Amino acid sequence: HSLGVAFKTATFGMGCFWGAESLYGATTGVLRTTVGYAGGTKEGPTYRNLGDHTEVLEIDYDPNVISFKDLLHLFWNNHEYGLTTPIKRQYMSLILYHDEEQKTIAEQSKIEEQIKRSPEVITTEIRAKTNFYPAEDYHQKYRLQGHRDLCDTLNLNSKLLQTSYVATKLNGYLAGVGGFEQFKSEVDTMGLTPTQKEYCNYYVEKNEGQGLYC
Ligand code: MHO
Repeated sequence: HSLGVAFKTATFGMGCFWGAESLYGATTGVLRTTVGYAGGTKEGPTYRNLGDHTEVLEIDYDPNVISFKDLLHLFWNNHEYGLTTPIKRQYMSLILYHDEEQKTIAEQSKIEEQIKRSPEVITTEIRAKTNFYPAEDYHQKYRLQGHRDLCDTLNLNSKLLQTSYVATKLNGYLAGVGGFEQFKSEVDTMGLTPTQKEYCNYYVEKNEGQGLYC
């Protein structure tokens, strides 16, 4: 599957990035996802040495299929950001916009959320996109990588862990996001072998709706 469309990118911090990657991966219109560190100033952050960065997800999406507003709807409904206890910078709620249009839409949506959630105070920060540092390989497609034998057959190298369409999708569906019906309607676009497909059918159905964990 190539990225032969004029894709756009969104960057969100929503707590542990494993869950966010599965959530968006199974979402129709999302083309690929990469987990990483952003929002801070430290050069070359790593998981063990994050500095002032936050765990974020970069999402490449097809704006003709899913809008930034739709992505934000998932953002506001799938993490905690109204806590009275402080959130560590590592897990803060963060929207890093890529252009003025995203900025306007994000700020407006935050105002609407704030009204809905009042008296809770929304801690989400909205800032311009800064350097994005991809996380270590073992954090990419974390839930998919739990299926070792399947991964071996997918030949996912370091680059493909960040760019593969099929890895993006399976990382969501195998974690129970998206559902078995939607999976069945999309699976034939993934180029799986019959054995891979049978394996995935079993686990996607079994795990449907199990909920994201970190
Ligand atoms: N509970 C997990 C969080 C990982 S996450 C990518 C751990 O401590 O390993 O922050």
